Amino acid sequence: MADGQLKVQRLSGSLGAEVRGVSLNGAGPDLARQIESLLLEHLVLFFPDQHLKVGEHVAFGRHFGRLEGHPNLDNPYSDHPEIFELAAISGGIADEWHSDLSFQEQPSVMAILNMVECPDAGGDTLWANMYKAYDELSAPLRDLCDGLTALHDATPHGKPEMMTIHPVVRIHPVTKRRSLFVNEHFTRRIVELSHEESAHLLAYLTRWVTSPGFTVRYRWSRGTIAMWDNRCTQHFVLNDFSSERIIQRVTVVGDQPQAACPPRWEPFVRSGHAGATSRYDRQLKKMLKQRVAGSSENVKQTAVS
Ligand SMILES: O=C(O)CCC(=O)C(=O)O
Repeated sequence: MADGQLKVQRLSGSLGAEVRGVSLNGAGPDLARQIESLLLEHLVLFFPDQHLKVGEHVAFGRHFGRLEGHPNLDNPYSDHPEIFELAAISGGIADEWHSDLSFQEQPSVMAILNMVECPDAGGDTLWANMYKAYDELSAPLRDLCDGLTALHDATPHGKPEMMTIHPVVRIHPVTKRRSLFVNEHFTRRIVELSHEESAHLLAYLTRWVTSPGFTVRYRWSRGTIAMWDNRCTQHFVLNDFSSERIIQRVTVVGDQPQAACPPRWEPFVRSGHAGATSRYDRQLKKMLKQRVAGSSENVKQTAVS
């Protein structure tokens, strides 16, 4: 299907489109707005045969907002601190479903990836549609999830102390649609449930969101640019390749996930004497303490200013 001059081909029934007939190098604001609206419709876009240099990639990314470097992983491009590179021959890649940087208070809104080198076979990436994952839950489970929050942390980067709490269901600031916002990589605990209940519900939801009917799988070629809306998708890389795979990514700084409804329940805090199982609540208690300290600090600052 042609969209103005752009040729847009949907890649699955759930999300994803390949876009041809356009050069991203030197894109102006009009093209950027056109791409932005395509992204809202398809959630992940692929632009084959672009072969952008590092500076061109960064310049393209800046059309969509302020860029941020990776908070935990090293950047080999000192001239371009906004670029994050992942190079692998086998292993060391993101082969767990995730939305980027969800352990941050304001997780990135969008990522733009440049496939610099890719294997002849393997190393495909899958994305899943989190609007659909929410919409296709039963009404009672949607209702429960609407009122829950979850603790996310950076344990996969060896930094469990980097943590935050987000709604389990978030509202997209532009489309106003609800989507599920828990992922197996960074989400540790449902705040309002006991450890055991949380483990069961998270196991269910993190598997549910990856149901084949919510996904698209992309076979890469060198020079393809991909961009995804991180607020309503998750992704996963297949670790099934044995030659060089190099990606470079720029990441657009985030916004505060907006909850589907005001808090409905208190955080779960085990009552009575601390038993052996109280170790499961330690991280949550620490997070809640930090929150209280943070909000009283904010109150003090407001009073001073
Ligand atoms: O390498 C890919 O295809 C995706 C990388 C990834 O998971 C990420 O940038 O968060």
